Amino acid sequence: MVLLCFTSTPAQIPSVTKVDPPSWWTKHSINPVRLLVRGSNLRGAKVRSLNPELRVSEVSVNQRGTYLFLNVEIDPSLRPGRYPFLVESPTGSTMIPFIINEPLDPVTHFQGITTDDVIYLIMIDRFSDGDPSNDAPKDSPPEANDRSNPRSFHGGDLRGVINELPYLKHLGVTAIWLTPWYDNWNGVNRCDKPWCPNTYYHGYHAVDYYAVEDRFGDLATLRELVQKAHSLGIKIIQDQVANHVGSQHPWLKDPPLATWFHGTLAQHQLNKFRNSALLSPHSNQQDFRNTLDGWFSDDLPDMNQEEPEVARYEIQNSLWWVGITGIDGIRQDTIQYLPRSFIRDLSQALHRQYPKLWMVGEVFERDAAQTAFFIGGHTGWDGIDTKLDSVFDFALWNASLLVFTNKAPMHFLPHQLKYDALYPDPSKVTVLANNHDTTRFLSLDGATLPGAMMHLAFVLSVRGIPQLYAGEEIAMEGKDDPDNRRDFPSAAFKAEGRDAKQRQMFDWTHAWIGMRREHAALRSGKLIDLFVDDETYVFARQLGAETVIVALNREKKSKDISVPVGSIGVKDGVTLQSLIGDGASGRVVNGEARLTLAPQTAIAFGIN
Ligand SMILES: [Ca+2]
Ligand SMILES: [Ca+2]
Ligand SMILES: [Ca+2]
Repeated sequence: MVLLCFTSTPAQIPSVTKVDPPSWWTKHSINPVRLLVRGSNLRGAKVRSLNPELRVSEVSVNQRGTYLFLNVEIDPSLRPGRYPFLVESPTGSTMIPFIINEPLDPVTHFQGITTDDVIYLIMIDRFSDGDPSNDAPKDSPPEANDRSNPRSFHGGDLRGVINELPYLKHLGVTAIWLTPWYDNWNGVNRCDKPWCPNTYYHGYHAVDYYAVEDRFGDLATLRELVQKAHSLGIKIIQDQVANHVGSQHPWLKDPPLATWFHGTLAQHQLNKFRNSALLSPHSNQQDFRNTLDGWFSDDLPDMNQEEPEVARYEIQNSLWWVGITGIDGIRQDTIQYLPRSFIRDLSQALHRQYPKLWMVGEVFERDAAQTAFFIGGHTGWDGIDTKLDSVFDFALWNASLLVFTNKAPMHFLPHQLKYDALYPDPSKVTVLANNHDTTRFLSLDGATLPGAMMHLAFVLSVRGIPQLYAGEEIAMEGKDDPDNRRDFPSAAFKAEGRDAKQRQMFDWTHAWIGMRREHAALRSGKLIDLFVDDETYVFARQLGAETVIVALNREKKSKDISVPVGSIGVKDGVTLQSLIGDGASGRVVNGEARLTLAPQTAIAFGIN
């Protein structure tokens, strides 16, 4: 019997190495909060609260004794502070650290995004390097930090974004969407393919859902960024990735539950991207499940949100980032590969705690039927309303690229816009100019600077919430990923550092954003088609007594047209006066405005 005591070696004493979430709040809509604790020798462990205002229940430990789940119910009277829990097992004891946070002020945080905003997408690694000390973490091989490799880390960080907030304020954008800031692996993938060596500089391969990438900064710097942006009237949007994690995540070697992922590193199906199977009521279960459960790639393990512990973990994670940083919105990556019931549950949990918070989903489809299926505000054939605030309008983006590179006639724009009939409220869509996954406009076949300028003017004047991609405003070029992710040329942050082409595009973007800010009709007015032919499209944005008329003319010569403005209540005798451009104007006679449109440009008219 005595011998048994000696078999209890120190290695069997329970230990705790990680707690997700590490902190929470009192009076939160999620109460109890469920903690996932990583450690060792947790089998048989009991967890005890050392404070009566925190009640522990529903403790469960996985078979290997490496993960422990527990519910923590937080009494509303509890003050912010540190409240560790005691873990006791037959072999010893340890502590689970846990913090109750001071809540952020909901008047100045969690503000959501509306059509009053202009979103600007920043790829953190490629925008601005404000802190060279984090460029080469100790555990990173030199190839991971090779700035000449478009697939390596280039040094950009959160400090760099803070440094350039005045640039963004001057440009006029009101919200920044940052690519994921979750901690990603610091190593480098080597292979004999053209895409090696490569790294996860883009941030879509999380190895810790609760940590900030060490090359980008830390949680304190992130919070500083949100505070400084808010003080300038700029909102922050986090790129969240609930669908998958990186293959270097510790969960792959030791998942908290056997049902945590769809499959394992060794055995899983790849997503065949038969995305229409997610829309069609007639798809077969094999295609449907493959598109939901298949891995996006072999190094992107697919999370199983139909496992309730996973759904709960991810919903809490989403809300934790909002609460701890004060952000205003979320862009949800590859959202259609999440079960629609999970999208709904996540949206509802966000809105319950933060009523104005906004989430846009990436449904990368050029078919408006598919994007409209995923936006909230209506119930699909499956009986589900996702409650999702917004989707990117890839269909209109695609139409605009085709039109302004002369591959489709101008009437393709109103042709596409007629499918707004599919949306419960088309003003809620997010109209991208481009993003980090698409060829930059000026690198498309047939692209010209006037074409890029018309495309941008269209994005900034059509219905919806406009979203620009860093570098569009200075006419950057770049073909497919990763060429479309070149470093932002830091000289261009200052007016004197811009060359003629950069200046022309910057001034144009600045002017259209400014005009949008000045005219509520451009932000939220009803869109009414007035004139269209192969080369020209004219539409009104009308809100109450205010009307703004936008004319896009891609012909190489100036063009005289008659616009039937009487149909939208514009009276004879008034004058349409350009708000931007060459000073063009036209009087309204017999319900029609005679306008002379300059070649290859966009113009907006107010009514005097
Ligand atoms: Ca850096
Ligand atoms: Ca890292
Ligand atoms: Ca999935």
